Amino acid sequence: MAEGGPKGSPFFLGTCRRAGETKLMPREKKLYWDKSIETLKPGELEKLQLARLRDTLARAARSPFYAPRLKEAGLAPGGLNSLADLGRVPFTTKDELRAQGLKMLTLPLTEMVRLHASSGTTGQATVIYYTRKDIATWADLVARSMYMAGMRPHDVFQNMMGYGLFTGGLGFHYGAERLGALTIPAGAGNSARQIQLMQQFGSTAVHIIPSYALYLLNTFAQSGLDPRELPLRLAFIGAEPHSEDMRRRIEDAYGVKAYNSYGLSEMNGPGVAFECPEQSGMHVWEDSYLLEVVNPQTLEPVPPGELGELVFTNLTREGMPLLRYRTRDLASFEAGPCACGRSFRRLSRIQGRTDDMLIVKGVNIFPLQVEKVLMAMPEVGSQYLVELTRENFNDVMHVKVEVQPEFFREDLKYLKQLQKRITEALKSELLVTPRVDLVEPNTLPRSEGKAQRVVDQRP
Ligand code: DLL
Repeated sequence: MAEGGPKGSPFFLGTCRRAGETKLMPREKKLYWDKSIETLKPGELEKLQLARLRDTLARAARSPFYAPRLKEAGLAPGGLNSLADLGRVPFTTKDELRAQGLKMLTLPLTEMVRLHASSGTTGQATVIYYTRKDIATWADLVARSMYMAGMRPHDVFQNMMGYGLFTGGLGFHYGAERLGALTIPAGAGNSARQIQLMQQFGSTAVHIIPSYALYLLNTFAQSGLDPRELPLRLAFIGAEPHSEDMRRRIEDAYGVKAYNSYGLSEMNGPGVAFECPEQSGMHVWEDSYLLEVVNPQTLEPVPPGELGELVFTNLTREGMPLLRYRTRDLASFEAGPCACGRSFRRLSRIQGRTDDMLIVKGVNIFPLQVEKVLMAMPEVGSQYLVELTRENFNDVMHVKVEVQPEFFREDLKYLKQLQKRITEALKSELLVTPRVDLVEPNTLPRSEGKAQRVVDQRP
């Protein structure tokens, strides 16, 4: 439900916590979680970053992994005069983290209170350790993110992300509790139960993987319930790439405002960058994460506004700060200040990962390009799958597309035309002609976690 009520009134029509009951609630005047930080002027921010970077380097110099690197760069102990000096430190890669993670600790393992691990599909998982203070700092950043998007202590927050080694569940859980919202640790999956929880407790805000949000609509349809009739008003969607059309679909179907949320386990988890009510890019919490955008080939900084690989340095992590960590995520900075008044720069959507890029018939393709085309077509349902094979030494791109139930008719001519339209739209975006198969709604494999959109079976 959107915040309403008479203009200028100290109240708004909101949903109180008792099972969706609607009544007048005091209007929250505060716009910022922490105004003094969120509206820092660029010069002040740089000063804060420099001070925090000095602390971080002093801590990192105690880790067996970073100590020699900092010494070699002339940065241990002390020696940092400007943020640019950090450029003397080599990048940290995922492979190094995987192989030498424990050597990156700045304190004994006994000081660590939690670990999370990324869901690496190949090889050993990458593990991140947190001290008690790290957990508190992270929770505060996630609370700040949700507060920025409009969540308030009177909200009922249903967290539909996996709890466990994945940071999405516990990261938001601690953030929501820190904010003061009533938190339902629903976890991922079990669609019928998710809907039941929403009804029973009058959830007003949800955290959900975007592809699962679309999938859940099928269960709503089966139950005969329209999600727009529920008191939901906010959705936090992230953890996987999604297009603007996908966001709009979620917003329209659920009657919510949906906010993009970015993070990665290596940088604590969610709460690295988040959208404000302007929904035009994600503010990076630059008081905690120093961001460089580099050309993934040359590793030189890209000109402002250009697409490049995101490289982060922790500024507030105690137990395991990472310096110049190469994320493999590709994005760019949005130009100009944001109308919300926050000074932190905004990131574009994540366009893909350097290791996600497909080369099909010699052409570079990011899976998000396929999604952009498909989600813009109302006939296309919630799931699609790209399969790559090789026939007679040639790459073949096969795109399986679920069709919305109302469009899946036994009219062959209509379906053939639809197939042709989809093929042409994909060809014009990708510059490769795929084979498109239309399939019935709810027939493609789906995941309760991040969607698997590509199966590459090429030798
Ligand atoms: O996905 C953290 C997270 C949880 C973020 C919940 C947001 C919400 P990992 O499992 O380590 O951590 O995966 C991190 O997921 O490097 C990106 O490639 C991708 N990713 C995360 N958020 C977004 C997003 C969590 N909003 C990896 N858009 C990152 C696109 C995203 N990709």
